[in-house]
Amino acid sequence: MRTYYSDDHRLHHGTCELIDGKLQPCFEKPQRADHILKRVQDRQIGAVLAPEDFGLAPIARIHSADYLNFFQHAWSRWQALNGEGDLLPFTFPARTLRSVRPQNLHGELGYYSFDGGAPITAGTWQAAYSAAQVALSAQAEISAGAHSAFALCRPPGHHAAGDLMGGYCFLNNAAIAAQAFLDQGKQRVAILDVDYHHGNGTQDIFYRRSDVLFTSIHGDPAFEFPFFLGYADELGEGAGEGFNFNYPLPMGSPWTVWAEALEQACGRISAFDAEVIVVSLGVDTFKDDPISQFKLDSPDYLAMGRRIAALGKPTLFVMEGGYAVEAIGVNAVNVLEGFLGA
Ligand code: OKP
Ligand code: ZN
Repeated sequence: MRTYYSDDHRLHHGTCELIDGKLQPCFEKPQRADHILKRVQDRQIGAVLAPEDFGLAPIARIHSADYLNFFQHAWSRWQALNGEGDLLPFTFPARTLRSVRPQNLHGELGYYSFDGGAPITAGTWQAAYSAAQVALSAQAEISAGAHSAFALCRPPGHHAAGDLMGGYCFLNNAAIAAQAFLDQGKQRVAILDVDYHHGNGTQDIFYRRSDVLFTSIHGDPAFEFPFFLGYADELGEGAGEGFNFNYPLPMGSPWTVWAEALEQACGRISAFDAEVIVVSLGVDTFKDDPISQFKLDSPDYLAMGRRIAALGKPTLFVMEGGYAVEAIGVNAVNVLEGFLGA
């Protein structure tokens, strides 16, 4: 299996996030990708390639023009205001307020954000743009006939919706790749989101559509970020009804519980008769993850990869979360090795 990777991810390195009333160093940091890349190389699962540049058009199939324009220029506007530190939102159009788009930079940033967890730095646009190209390059490899490919994306993407950033995410790499498959002639794409957190952005993007099946296994949003989406009764809307399946699990869930949900998600994917599968690969389900509450152990990721392989479809793995940095390489690559060895 080939891996696509760009050093540009390093250009995005937020300073801090607010946790328990304290500013702490960002969990979503460049060393995450370093450890995964090193494990890919150590285990020799295949070549590591730089992405091609497919331009903005495939990104604009998922994200609105006004959002992309805002994101691309936000940092220079902040610099023009002599902004110091990362650009972070602090006012949101929550219930009882209006979803108007203010002209002030901070107002506009709040309009395009759902939390204060996605810091914009000098290189964030370039890093996110390159991550999307990494996903598109791995997608193109599968389009050209490969059975699998790994997009080592950073920053992650599954919390980003069409015009909304948050949860460390800016551009939805998995959704951009899924749409590219459709635009190149596929008719049914299944997304399997195994990250610990619900992929609220991906769900929203495809919620009213029947050409993309979205399935997600995650911490119950009644108790876990992103709190406001990801419940089991969200089944899709209109033409998309019956094409969205969430498997929220209790805090502390071990592999046995997780694997039952995977079995159900796989049943939906098989029934859908997907032509290709996009896996939103987060390994923050790991027992030692610093911000998550599941209990998966490293060998469980081999079993996860084997079960995904048993679906028997071309599969694109797109990196999402995972914050136990020392173990992230082993866990992520175990999924790939389980897939390859099955
Ligand atoms: C991104 B991905 C806040 C904690 C909120 C946001 C988690 C984003 C996870 N103080 N954390 O799904 O791994
Ligand atoms: Zn996550």
